[in-house]
Amino acid sequence: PIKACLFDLDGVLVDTAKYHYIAWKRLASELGFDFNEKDNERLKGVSRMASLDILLEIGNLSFDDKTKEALAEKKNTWYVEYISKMDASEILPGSLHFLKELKESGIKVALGSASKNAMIILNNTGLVPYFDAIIDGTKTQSAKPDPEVFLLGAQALNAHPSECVVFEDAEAGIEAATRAHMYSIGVGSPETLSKANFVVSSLQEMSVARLTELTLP
Ligand code: B16
Ligand code: MG
Repeated sequence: PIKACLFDLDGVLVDTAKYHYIAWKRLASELGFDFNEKDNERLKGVSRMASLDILLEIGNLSFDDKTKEALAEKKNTWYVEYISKMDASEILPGSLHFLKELKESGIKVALGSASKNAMIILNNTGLVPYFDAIIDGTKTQSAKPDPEVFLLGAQALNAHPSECVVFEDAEAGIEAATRAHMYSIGVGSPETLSKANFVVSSLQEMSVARLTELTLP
């Protein structure tokens, strides 16, 4: 039986991907090149520094580590400005309903996000009370597709990986779940998330009954 659900944040519970996108686009524009929405797909679920490396590759630029730190810091300052204005209206459809249902049914809930800004987002949207454990980018050593973030979540909830279900919108996140030996549910398009055990287009399609049905042995 399922004992715990682990949720990615950006792209699953809230749509912060658009703020990451605007901030990276602004940086690209300062550096003199264009960055489009298709390029942005490659940055989803990836850590901040790895995202910068992809951006610079697109712009055909290279810098020393110190300059790269400064560029990442600049992007982050803009991003934090944007997410500081977020509120509960930016929670993605179906999220609250499903989180409430999980709580009522006694299934534990953890956050498993790569973001170092997760607490700002959870506080501003009022999502904090729905979590029994919060694992974010400030608590991990290795970024997705490494399974660390989800293994730490399971540990915090006292659940075995076989009793955990992961919700993810990024390919790197699905791979992390698979490597953690957890059941994965992709949130988004079946093409990008073909490696997930199951795919929904949004959490509106989820319920505890559905969860039980999907994970029956
Ligand atoms: P930050 P998630 C990820 O969050 C985002 O999807 C990814 O685009 C971002 O680069 C990463 O967090 C790091 O975020 O710069 O705020 O530390 O999807 O794992 O919740
Ligand atoms: Mg995500």
